Amino acid sequence: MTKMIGDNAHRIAVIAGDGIGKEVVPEGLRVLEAVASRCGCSFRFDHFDFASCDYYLQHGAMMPADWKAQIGGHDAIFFGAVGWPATVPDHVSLWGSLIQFRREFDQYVNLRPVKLMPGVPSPLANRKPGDIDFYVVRENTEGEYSSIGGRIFPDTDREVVVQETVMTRIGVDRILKYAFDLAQRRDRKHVTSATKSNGISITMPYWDERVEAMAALYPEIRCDKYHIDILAAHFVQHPDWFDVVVASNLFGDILSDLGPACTGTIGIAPAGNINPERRFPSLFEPVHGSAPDIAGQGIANPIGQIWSAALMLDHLGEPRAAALVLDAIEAVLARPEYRTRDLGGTASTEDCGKAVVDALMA
Ligand code: GGG
Repeated sequence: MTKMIGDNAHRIAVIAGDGIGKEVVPEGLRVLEAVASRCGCSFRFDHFDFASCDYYLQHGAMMPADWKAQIGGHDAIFFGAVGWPATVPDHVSLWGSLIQFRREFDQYVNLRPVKLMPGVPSPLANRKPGDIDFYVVRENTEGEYSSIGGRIFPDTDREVVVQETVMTRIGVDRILKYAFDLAQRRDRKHVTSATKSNGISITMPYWDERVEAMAALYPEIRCDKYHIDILAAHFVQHPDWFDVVVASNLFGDILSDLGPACTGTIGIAPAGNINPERRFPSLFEPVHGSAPDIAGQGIANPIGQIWSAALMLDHLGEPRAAALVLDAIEAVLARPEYRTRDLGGTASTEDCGKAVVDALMA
């Protein structure tokens, strides 16, 4: 469906995907429509049914051969979630969709804010808003997410399975530069690097080496590094220590679930898969997946999707609209009656989305 609004409209490719993606994306669009009417910006939403397991079952692939031509001309991609393991193995659905987008559109930054919002109960004792407010900057196109490897002697007792981690100088340096530049724009000017260079003895010492080289270019920024295991413990015990946390693909993925869990729920966590040079469209999605266990019940938390819309607005050069959406999210999260089940409430996905619109228009 194509909605023509105007020549200046931001062209958004909308892909709901699987499971609760189909429930939370409409709430994100509801909020985008509302903020457009307040701010005088406009959107053209083009909906696509690929990058979903339903599409795979019909076509034998997650996406059509010309998917890049279909969505590559858009200003951004607004994505829900992917995965329905009952019908398609998770590695097939992920590698056939999200990982294609990230690689082919060179979305090498996965930016994941972690923030304790007013009124949201943190599972950590004695934490208040302001104590937890940092970014996880996840490398998004290489690292442990590599398809280099294989299996020999399958189904025998000599079976061997190998998968390589890939780190390139360009790939490591550009994500580190993004993290240091981000820290430079923030008050605390602090970068924390996740590593595991005692156990992973080739790629991780290389990562550390590049961190040191980058830190030397930013003398005003405090830089420290932790092994991923103790860093995970510090996320729980000292989340106030962090400002910008930069990590490889896998470590960043894990930390950016753990961080939001410390702020009450992963259901509110947003992500921007960003091509900073804007040569390709960037993709905005909640951190959470398709959640088959609650899909179809209308109880998923739409805030992660709505906050992702705010990240997208910022990326599209609509900072006022982004700020209004964030304010509305904060106002709604502070009201227990609009909280979804993951936050201990009884509100539906739609109740929560509509409450954000009401707060936005108030
Ligand atoms: N909305 C995010 C989503 O669907 N995630 C599915 C998933 O498993 N992602 C793994 C990853 O981001 O690497």
